[in-house]
Amino acid sequence: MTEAVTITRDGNIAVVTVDNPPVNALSFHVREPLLAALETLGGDASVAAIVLGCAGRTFVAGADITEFGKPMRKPELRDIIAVLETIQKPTVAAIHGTALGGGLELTLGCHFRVADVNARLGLPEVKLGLLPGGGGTIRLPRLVGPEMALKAIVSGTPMAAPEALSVGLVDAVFDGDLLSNAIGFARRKAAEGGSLVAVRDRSERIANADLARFDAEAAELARKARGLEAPLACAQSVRNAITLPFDEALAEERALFAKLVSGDQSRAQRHLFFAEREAAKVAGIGKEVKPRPIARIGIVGAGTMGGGIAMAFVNGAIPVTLLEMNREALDRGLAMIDKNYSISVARGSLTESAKAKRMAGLTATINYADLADCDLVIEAVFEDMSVKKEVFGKLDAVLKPDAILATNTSYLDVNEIAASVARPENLLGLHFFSPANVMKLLEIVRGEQTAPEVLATALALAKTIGKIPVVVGVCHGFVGNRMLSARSRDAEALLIEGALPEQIDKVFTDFGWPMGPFQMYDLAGLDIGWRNRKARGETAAIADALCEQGRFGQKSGKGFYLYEGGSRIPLPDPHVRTLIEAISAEREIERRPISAAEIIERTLYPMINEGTKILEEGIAARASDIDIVWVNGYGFPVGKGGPMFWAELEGFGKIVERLEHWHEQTAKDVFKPSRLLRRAAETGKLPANI
Ligand code: T1G
Repeated sequence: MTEAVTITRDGNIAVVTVDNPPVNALSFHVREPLLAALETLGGDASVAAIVLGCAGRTFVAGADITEFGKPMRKPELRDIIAVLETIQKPTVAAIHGTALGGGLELTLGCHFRVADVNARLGLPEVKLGLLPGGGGTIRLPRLVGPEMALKAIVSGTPMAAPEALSVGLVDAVFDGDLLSNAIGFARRKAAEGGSLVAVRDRSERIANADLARFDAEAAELARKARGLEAPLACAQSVRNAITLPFDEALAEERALFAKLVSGDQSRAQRHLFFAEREAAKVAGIGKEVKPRPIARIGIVGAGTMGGGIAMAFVNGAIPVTLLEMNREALDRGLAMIDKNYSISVARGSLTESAKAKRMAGLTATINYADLADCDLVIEAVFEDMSVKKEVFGKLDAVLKPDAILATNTSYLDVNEIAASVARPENLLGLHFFSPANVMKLLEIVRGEQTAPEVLATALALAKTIGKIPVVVGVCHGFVGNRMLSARSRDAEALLIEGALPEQIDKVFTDFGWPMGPFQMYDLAGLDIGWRNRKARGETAAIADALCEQGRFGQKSGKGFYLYEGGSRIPLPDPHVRTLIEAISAEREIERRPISAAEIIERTLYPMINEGTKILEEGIAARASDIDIVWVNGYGFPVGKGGPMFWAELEGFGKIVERLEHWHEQTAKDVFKPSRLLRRAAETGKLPANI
């Protein structure tokens, strides 16, 4: 065999080991020798049973995603599974780490599956815009039943080994030496000589499926698909497992897979998979740069952001000292955290004991001196430079020399803040997104003086608490908020010229956004923007008028929309329409119909343009980093791959042409195409090196 696949013997048990670091993906150079090994062993009379396992940290974590979009070289996974199912001796998959996608499908070709107690098993293909293409949608229902299979495949969420045992996905779970236990299991199965039934031939779990209930479940999941094709294809293929003969259903699965894998949505989601990993690779931060140990985090400010950030860290089992100015504010913050956890407990997503453990991880104080043992302190105080400088002055006085200082500012100049402390090399920005205990994105703002070790520590910390880090440079709003500002710049003009909030928001939700800009303003609170505009001496006729009437959005029951009885459902409000029309009349603007295309051109195209300026200025290292920011911080639809990926599909030439049109119409700089965007328009792509 090759080093990617080896055969060893333990008496009459043959062990086939796949060794293809880092995750034993089923690359071509694994598939070919694996098929050969199974064919050889299947026909070897001296072999009583076969154990299929992996070296390294995990069982096969899936097909090799880098091979998609190219001609698939035979043998394919399905060919290997087909051979597995012809073997007339016990075949046992020994699962550790994460058996995912094609890896789990490979195990379904075996008669038996045994797992390490810490293993996780799943079919996450839907997250790549695919469906399991190696028979998983047809075999899994035969083991766990159609509804459990539907849920697992449409969500893509892996299950832990004990749960897999309870639902019938695995036959045994071992807490100890997996290989020797798997060999013992195989030897017993061989000795028993019982009948061997391939998964494909097991029908007890699908024979009397309740199709009506299945369809109702599938319809509910489809409602949440929000324009994504893969979840629907997954549900259809699992349904075929119930209604069609095995081989017909398998052929249908293959056809559905072929369609998805060549589609834009899967290309977009596979782009995001690799982009997320690329984002964590930062220039100058190689493996030789060691992160500092972080045993305790300090947080200054227990408001919405500070409280959410505190939760994010205790959720990651990192103790937190939470500081507020006075006991009343502190108690308010602690009560909010406690309430958030209680909601999770009520929903069943958190146990009481887990909640207690997390609350115990929180130490609260109003004395800066109590932060002295913290290894990193984040300020999440009022978004005002002087307030932040005052906080950092106090931190400078009490913290250890190598303690890291972090600001959660969402747009202030991190270099200016760093210049105000005695240890600028230990300072950086950690920009969390609200709610900080939920949103995955963490913009790590690299100051001019931030030391590589400090950056490495922040990157490691992000991974510990399950955040997706993107390192960004210093500018007003960094990457996300700077582009959000460009996206919003012309939104009010669209209202005054003829559109309504509900029309614009519908264009956004039809595009795949979770909500449109005006729903977002109502959710965040119109008073925040109002205060910032007043501080900058700027105005926004419609939003200012709404604020002057006390219409701050959801928090006041009305904003751009009406929210009846404390509901969060936005209702179009005739009063707002009248207000907008009055402003149009006041400015003698003849209202006109505004098309969806125009709304996209005047909101999303300026956002793309701003993204290219961010790249030109080196604020973001890669276009794909910008995609990761927007998908994980603002809900940009994953099926479109992020703004910069989508812009290429949309056509940089078309974007430049339309931006020039609106620049002529409005003379607004936000429409003036950047040099980089013009270069991209010439070639159809953003240049690899900017
Ligand atoms: N193919 C190719 N490369 C992969 C890969 C894969 N399936 N999975 C990971 N990598 C690379 C990754 O890019 C990174 O590379 C390195 O391995 C470490 O990954 C037919 C069609 C297994 C939970 O979707 O979820 O099977 O950056 O940083 O945090 O039905 O990797 O080092 O150069 O993520 O420890 C289905 C995807 C595929 C699982 C480990 N399987 N992988 O997480 O390491 S489609 C998946 C993961 C399929 C069949 C279908 C995670 C992990 P580099 P990492 P990690």
